[in-house]
Amino acid sequence: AAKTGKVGKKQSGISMVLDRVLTLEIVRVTERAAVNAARWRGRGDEKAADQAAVDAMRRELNRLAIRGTVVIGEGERDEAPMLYIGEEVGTGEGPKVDIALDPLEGTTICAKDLPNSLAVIAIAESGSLLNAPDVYMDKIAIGPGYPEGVVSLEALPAENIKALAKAKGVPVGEITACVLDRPRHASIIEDIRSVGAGIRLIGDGDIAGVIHTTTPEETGIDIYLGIGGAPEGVLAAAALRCIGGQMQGRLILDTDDKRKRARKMGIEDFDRIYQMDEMARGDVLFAATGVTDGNLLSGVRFGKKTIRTETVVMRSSTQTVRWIKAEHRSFEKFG
Ligand code: VTB
Ligand code: MG
Ligand code: MG
Repeated sequence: AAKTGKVGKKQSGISMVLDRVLTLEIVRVTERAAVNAARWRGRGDEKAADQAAVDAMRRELNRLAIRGTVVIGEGERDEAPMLYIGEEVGTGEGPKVDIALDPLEGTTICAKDLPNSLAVIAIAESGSLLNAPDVYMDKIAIGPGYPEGVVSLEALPAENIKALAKAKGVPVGEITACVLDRPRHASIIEDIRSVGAGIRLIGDGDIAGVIHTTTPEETGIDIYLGIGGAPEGVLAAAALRCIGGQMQGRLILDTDDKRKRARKMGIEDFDRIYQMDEMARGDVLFAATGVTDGNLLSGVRFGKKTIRTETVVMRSSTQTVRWIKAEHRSFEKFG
């Protein structure tokens, strides 16, 4: 079956809009956000860690030769001082692009120095990323190698688990789901456990949770399920577009205010289930640098003479995934 987010010739045609040099340029953006946030690791101050990441990411983004618009950012206009939705970034020369970012995904994880906090960014051609308000999103994601549509937000969690086990060719008891540890997930958790599957409960960080489904043999996670932030949903979809996998998301627009904000962003069907490639279309670049240690990426290491970072950067049109370990020797650049 034609699945796993592979793009056809048509899409790689328009993909030239995104200069491939950008793939490496955006690494600097997440590296610097991660280093600045990492200085606040384990300090119990989420706000300070977040602010440090935001400042660094913004500074670095404004050096890129792009005409960028933040479509998924640190809050809606008038609500966030920096990297808000609608903010223009870049030097103002170069391709017009959409940017989704989370300078510190998992502020609480960072403040507690627990696994998997990341500095994250995705860049796509203008008009290619879902403009979602900062509300919740119901999500489901699996890695590559399964038939299209094997799991779906329309099915019950238990049904999805059983279908996935069948497709994987293993007993249901060998499936592990990743779910955010929240009271709102009580019934999902019960449903998943009722069929004998295991659950990795995470405190925060569902972008990492979704990415973890792409390498079950390393992470032990086969499927991501549950309700997290919509911004994180779009970023996770961008990542999966590059590595392959399947994902669906549905915005939770349960109040008039949320529906109003969604409408302002051009959303008319409030119950729509978005497929992965409706959240992130065309050519997409995605980068994440580890802030704290995690299954995917090591966190920032401060040495006497070097600062070491680990980043994964990928591009959907080629599906190249690069793991970049950097040793930074000029500390001043981090400001
Ligand atoms: C998730 C998680 C994030 O927000 O999206 C979560 O991935 C959802 O919100 O790391 P609640 O905390 O309200 O459940 C974070 O935890 C923080 O952005
Ligand atoms: Mg954030
Ligand atoms: Mg976040």
